[in-house]
Amino acid sequence: MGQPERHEGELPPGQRLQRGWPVTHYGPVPRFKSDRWEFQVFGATADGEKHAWNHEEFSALPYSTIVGDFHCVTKFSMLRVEWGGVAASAFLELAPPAPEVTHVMVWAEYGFSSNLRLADFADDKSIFATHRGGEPLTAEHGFPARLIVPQLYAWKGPKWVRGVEYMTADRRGFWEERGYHNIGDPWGEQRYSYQELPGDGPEL
Ligand SMILES: Nc1nc2c(c(=O)[nH]1)N[C@H]1C(S)=C(S)[C@@H](COP(=O)(O)O)O[C@H]1N2
Ligand SMILES: [Mo]
Repeated sequence: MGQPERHEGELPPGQRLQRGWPVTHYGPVPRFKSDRWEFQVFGATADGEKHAWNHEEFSALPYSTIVGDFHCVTKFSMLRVEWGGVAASAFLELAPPAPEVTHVMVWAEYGFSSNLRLADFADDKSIFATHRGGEPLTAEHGFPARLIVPQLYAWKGPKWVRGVEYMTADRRGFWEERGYHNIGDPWGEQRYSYQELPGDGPEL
């Protein structure tokens, strides 16, 4: 079977439309301290170095917007949401990965993490969002920045991001170790790890 067809702006199977914008996460909302905040790109970088941006430098990176859908695995969706921030692909240019890199781990406060295939991370619509609909994110929704990957379930987008680790082999993130699907494509209803087929992810 090939890839299920994606229909942007529509509800994937098993999802329902949500009014408003619920807050969904595990654990407490971190307090932002601008003098201690740093966004890092590390792991298998092309130059072998760790790259870091403080909040002022991060805020000065090129700002762009995308419109994308948002699907929580608990079955609510929001359609055509506008996000503004720094394109994920910008970091692939600013701090290029080594040629062997196949996956990334996106890290957030308190050690929350989510793994993505490099191609999903590099997608045109993947963005480290600082704004929604032109308004800065609130603390509960991930201020100062969160990853948005419209084509995957929303747990693949950590709020309160702190960095990206380039990986030469796949490794499971926080929810991927705790029963959620390693890839998380809503159009294939890839919700749980027991649905994984050989090749979808590392051994549990
Ligand atoms: N750091 C962190 N990011 C996270 C989560 C989390 O538990 N911790 N939950 C994810 C899940 S399951 C969803 S649906 C979205 C929810 O984002 P929202 O609260 O802005 O709606 O955040 C994702 N990002
Ligand atoms: Mo979710």
